Amino acid sequence: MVKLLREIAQSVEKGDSSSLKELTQRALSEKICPEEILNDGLIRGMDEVGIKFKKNEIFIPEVLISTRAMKAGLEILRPHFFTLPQRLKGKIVMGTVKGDLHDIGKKIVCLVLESAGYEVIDIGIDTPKEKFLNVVKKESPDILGMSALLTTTMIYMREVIEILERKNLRQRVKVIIGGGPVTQSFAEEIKADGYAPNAALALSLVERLLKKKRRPE
Ligand code: B1M
Repeated sequence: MVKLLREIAQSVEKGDSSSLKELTQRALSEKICPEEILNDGLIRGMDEVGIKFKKNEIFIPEVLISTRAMKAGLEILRPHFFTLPQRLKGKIVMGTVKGDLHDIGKKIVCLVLESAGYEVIDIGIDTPKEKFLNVVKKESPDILGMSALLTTTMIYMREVIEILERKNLRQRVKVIIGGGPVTQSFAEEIKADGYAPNAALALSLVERLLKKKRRPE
């Protein structure tokens, strides 16, 4: 079992979509739980890609090929995350901020939230503040989530919060943030309602915030 997960991680590293799909299917048929396949297979592989990228051992084209493989694996896992059929727990809008094209982590957060019974609207990558504003107006979500993977783009989260304040929409929605360079202290500095370092903790954060919203103390 551990060997299979290691092979999944290696397929992400190699960017070998077809073997990754096959191994992911095999892991599911061997009854390895989807969370384990995600965390100890796919994400572990992507972590290795990140390390090699940082050391200049691989470059953008290789990273993109691994990204494509990772997404193929995620699509196979997706149906297995949907354990709760209802969409009653709340509405969440999620986007990667302007200037930032990273979306794997955000997609994983969306997947985990959806599988826990939330309606999730993924508004994509490179999202300008006006788009965040309009979607909050149109959809009235309970939670607005922003993701950023670059130190140069995370600062844009402040601008989104500021425009919501200026347009008197800030009280309507809880804002949560995450992504590699983002921290709890940054969340406090820009007056976000919360920060989560990974998808599992993003789910706990959402549950906590919505409980508070429904039953004010
Ligand atoms: Co880029 N990249 N990249 N990249 N890339 C990083 C982020 C980097 C850390 C690599 C490095 O140098 N070690 C570095 C950023 C340095 C920094 O600013 N601190 C970097 C850089 C520099 C760049 C470019 C500038 C490179 C260049 O052009 N010279 C460029 C920028 C493009 C742009 O965005 N404008 C660039 C481009 C790319 C690709 C397009 C090739 C590709 C992205 C493809 C895609 O996403 N569709 C890419 C990738 C894949 C990476 C790495 C290798 C992997 C990111 C990833 O998917 N991780 C990354 C290295 C790394 O992170 N170690 C790197 C796996 C994913 C599961 O983790 O995204 O962290 P993560 O998500 C986690 C948590 O962060 C959290 O939960 C997720 C699941 O557990 N989370 C949230 C995320 N969002 C959340 C939101 C929440 C809550 C939790 O609430 C709302």
